Order: sequence, then C-alpha cells, then structure tokens
Amino acid sequence: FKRSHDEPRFFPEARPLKKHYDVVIIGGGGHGMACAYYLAKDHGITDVAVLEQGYIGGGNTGRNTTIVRSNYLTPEGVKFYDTSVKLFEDLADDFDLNIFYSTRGHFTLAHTDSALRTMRWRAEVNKHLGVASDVVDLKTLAEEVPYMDLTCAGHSPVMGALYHAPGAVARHDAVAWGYARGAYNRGVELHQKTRVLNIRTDNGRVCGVETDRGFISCRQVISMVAGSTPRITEMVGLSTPIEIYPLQACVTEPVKPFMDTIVVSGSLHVYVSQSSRGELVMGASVDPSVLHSTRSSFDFTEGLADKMLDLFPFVSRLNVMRQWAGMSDITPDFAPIMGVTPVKGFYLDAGWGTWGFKATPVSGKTMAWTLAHERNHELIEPFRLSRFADFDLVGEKGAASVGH
Ligand code: PYC
Repeated sequence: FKRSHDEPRFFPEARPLKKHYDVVIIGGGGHGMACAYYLAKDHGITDVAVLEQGYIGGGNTGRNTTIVRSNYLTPEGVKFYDTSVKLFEDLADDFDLNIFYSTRGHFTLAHTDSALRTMRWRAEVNKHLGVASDVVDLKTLAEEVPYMDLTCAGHSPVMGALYHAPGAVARHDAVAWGYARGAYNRGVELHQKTRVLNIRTDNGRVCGVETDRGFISCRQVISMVAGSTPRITEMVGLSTPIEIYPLQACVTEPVKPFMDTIVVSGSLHVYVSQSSRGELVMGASVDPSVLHSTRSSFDFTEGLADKMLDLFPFVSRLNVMRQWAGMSDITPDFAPIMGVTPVKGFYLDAGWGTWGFKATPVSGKTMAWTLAHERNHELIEPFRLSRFADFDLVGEKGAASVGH
C-alpha cells in the first residue's frame, strides 16, 4: 500500500503494547482523549496509554446531539461548564483543526409556571457567575424563532424561555480526533480494539491492567468510559449509584439552513438544532427503563415526531435519515462523578448521563490536573464520589434539558 500524499497519518498505526506506562486511561472517547492531551500539554506527562475497546470516539462522543452550554442550576455546575465553553471556543485554534464550533444561542422553552420559575432561578444563578442567560417573553421568541408554533398546536402553549447566548454546537468527532491527534503528537499511545478485562490492585493501590492484549503495569488508572462504568468499577471493588439508560437521537435529511438557534423544550422533552450539513439533529427523553444496549426503537421516533410536529409542523415533510442510541450513566443528582477514589491510583470520570459532550474539554483538563497532583482539582471537588455517602448532592435535574 502506498499513500498518495506526504501528509502524516491523522492517527497512528497500531503498535505493540509496552509492559509499563505511568498512566492508563480506559476509554478513547472525547473525555479520555482530552485527558491524555492535557496530561501531555499541561503537565508533560506522556508515558500514557489510552485503551479503547472499539474505535476512537465511537461511544457517546459520536452519539450525542453536540450541544454545548453552561446554563446550569447550581453554582458548581455553572462554573464547571462555563470553563468548558471557554475552552471549546479556542479549541479549533489549539488543534489547528476545524471543529465546526458554532455559537447559535440556546432557547429552553417553558410551557408551565413552574418551568418558568426554574428558568428565572437558573438565569439569576448564571448571571451572578457572569454567564449570559435571560428569561425572554413570547414577543422575543416570535422574533427570534419565527418558524415555531408558540401555541404548540394548542396542546401546551409556550409561556416564555430561558435564552443562553453562548449555547453552541460542534462537530463531535472532530473534537475527539483533535484531542487524539494532539495527544499522539506529544507522545501518548492510543490503542484501539483493546479491551480491559481486569484491574489489579496490591494493598489498596492500583498496580496494573489486564487487557485482551496482555498485562500492563502502571501507577495510575482512570476510567473515562460510558455504559461500561459499573463493569470497570467492579474490578476495583467500588460501587457507584450509576444506572444505565439508553438515550436515542436521529437526524433528518439535509435542508437549506433556516434554524440558526438551538431549541429545547423542557416540558415536551425534545431538543433540536440544524447541523452545518443542514440536517435537523434531534433527541428526546432517555428510554423508560434501565438497559445496557445501543439498539434503536420505533417508539422513540414516533414519540419525538409527535412533539416536534407540535412545535414545527412543516417538519412533517422531512425524512428521518439516521437513528442511533448511546448509553447514559445516570446519577441520582444528575451531576457527574469525578476525581480520586478510595482505591489509591484509581480515578473516576463517570456518571456523564446526558450531559457529557459539553464537558469534554473541562473534564479532560481537570482530570489531567487531578492525576498530576493526586488530589481533586477545585472545580471537580463537588462531584466527588463520596458526596453520595455524605448526602452532599449537586442537584442538576432542573437543568438537564433531557427528560428522565
Ligand atoms: O444537556 O444540553 C444538554 C443535552 C441536550 C441533549 C442531551 N443533553
């Protein structure tokens, strides 16, 4: 085989695994790649292997609806996601790669008094922390989203919305690829099709990882997976309150650009944006029961179409082109689980439910810092695993966007 040009490969060819690495990252999605990138870039830690059972970005990174925002409900959540939005804004320059980052503005519709009250609450918390969020009235909505039926077909009229100007979308694969290439160019090893079978500990401390390609000894292991978190945490005898629900999404055939904002209906449980290719990218609630599967269902498309047509009746003429699902690690407070654990040398970046893509840069950055300093970065301390035992939860359900 001869390549037709002199460009270096975007991704490395597979190499044999070494017998030892300082750090093993389990999971080659956006979070794992971002952590590898910042370990190398910010801390000079490059003796790192990223182990991915499938292919880079093939899990939830490539399955989400790419929404980036920081209009959360708790001060802890707002500070964390605001840092992520700021990192996202510079990512294309950092990578020298177009990640199609597009600031669109984000409307969360309120159809009830209580939804409107939560939006006012979110707007106040956001503004207090310097994040642009405002409650807007029907006149503004009619001007900004003129193609939306504010009566919602008479079923559940819109009463107002939370408007978040920094709300954005990005090309999700490019985010993972950019981090992966940046990490690889700095010396990190990426091993796709490499499954973790067990994690060995000695005297309460991690000492290595058994894989289907052999044993690797290491000093630190971080789990940055979705859908497989309980399988990994069991290996070190840890339990978390994570439950796994599928979250489905779909896209329509491409049409001319008309939708230049992101629209989310908290009460109808539907969210939509138009991709740079012209497709409507849409999703709804998580599936109703716990299931470790990425199968798609007709129930989802039917239910989603029902809600979409109330808001955007003209969409009835569009065909759905693709449909897929991811596995969401849902936590009781709808916040992630991050940082050090009772097992020395074992770290967690988990519980990303339906809120993980937007956290890709900040989770990579703060987890790299946490590994380098062997203590939690201040931004992630509220998300520590022990909060469940201490009953010190970070309740983010009101800002989740997705119905549960
Ligand atoms: O948190 O913005 C969000 C979101 C949208 C779709 C899934 N999660």
